[in-house]
Amino acid sequence: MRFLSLAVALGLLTAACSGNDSTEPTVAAVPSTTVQPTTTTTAAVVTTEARPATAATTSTTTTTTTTQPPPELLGVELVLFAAIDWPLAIAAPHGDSRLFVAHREGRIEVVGAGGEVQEDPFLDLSDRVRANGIEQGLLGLAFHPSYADNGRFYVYFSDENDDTRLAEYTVGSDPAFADPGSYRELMLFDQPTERHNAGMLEFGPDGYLYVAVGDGGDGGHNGQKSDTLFGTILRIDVDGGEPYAVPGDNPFVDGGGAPEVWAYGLRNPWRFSIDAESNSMFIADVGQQDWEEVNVVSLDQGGANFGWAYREGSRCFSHPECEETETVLPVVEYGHSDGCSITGGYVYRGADIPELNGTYFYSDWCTGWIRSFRYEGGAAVDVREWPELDPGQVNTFGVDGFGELYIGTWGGDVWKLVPIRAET
Ligand SMILES: [Ca+2]
Repeated sequence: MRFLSLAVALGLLTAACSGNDSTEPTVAAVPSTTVQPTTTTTAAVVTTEARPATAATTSTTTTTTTTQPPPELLGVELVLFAAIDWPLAIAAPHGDSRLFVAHREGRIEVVGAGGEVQEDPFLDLSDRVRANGIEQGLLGLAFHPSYADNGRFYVYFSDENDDTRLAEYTVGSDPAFADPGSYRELMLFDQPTERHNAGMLEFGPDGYLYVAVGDGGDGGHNGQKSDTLFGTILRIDVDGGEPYAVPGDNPFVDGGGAPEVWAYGLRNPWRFSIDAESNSMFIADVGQQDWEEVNVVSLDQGGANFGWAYREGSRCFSHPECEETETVLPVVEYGHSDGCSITGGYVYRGADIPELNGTYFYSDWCTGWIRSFRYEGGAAVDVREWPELDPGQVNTFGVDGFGELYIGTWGGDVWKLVPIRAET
């Protein structure tokens, strides 16, 4: 019943926040029901953590600035970073100053550090991509962890037959453009419908590619089948085999499910993200009827069953075997009085707002609110809403090559989350 009480607490908190214009991000409004008195609200957000770039590279005689705290954080805001129609995926190679934005109809645009959009796209797949309805298109984009050396990246898109494909491309001789002839297909999903195609791609700290595959809109039958690739998150090794290899420690390599499947019981995990620092995955699964949910699992927890379609959120959903089946329940859920379709985000690990280190942001496609929590001791803490952040209809979140957070909207805005600090 922990989840029920948490949901209630979230509702109360939301109500409390809605009349509160405070921009102070370290709100101490931890719901009273949550575990652990997290006394570390501000202590945990010290500025030194998780910034490999600053200290490590300057091991010379310079003795300046390393411990200089930034000016007081007064709040955060969204600034319009770029305008790109229908951004569905936002990504960047680690340490690259450019931001890559996948346009729904198949173009991958490049945005410079100042927000300037490169005149010609990095790659134009519009002749291969179908973008019908509201769930098709160029749905996923991920850069290989060694992109700087091998130039390889991955896309997931709806094709002209309403199926979805996972493919690899390689950068061309000019780093501003991909080589359109480098297409290498890894997977083809014969989709039952044009719905619930998910599409999120991200590499884990283990170097493997994780792929979100929705249940295909088949009426919920695929969710509990670990032996299909639908309704799952897959984990594959793009560096071994042809077209890929299955990692030897995938949960079903010795049976019990398809070898590529890393987790199952998902409906439409449109956006998940991997937080390397905590070695965990945050999966936002879009609900069917009443409930939207965020699940958090350790990357060591392969084989997890997230419940769909026996459960929607934490509640049994039209199946007699629900109670007897062991499933992972959501960490946070909200009802359809509060939204209609969750858009999962990221755990903030950027350098610009160290006070938010470890905070997971997410949104709802219909209502556009931004909410956050930190995951501690198996529960969501510091649950809060950010009424001062009002991006519009949120398709996706993304992070740049340095961990800064972006939001892409259906209306074509790419926003960047930035701090508001006191004058020095
Ligand atoms: Ca679930």
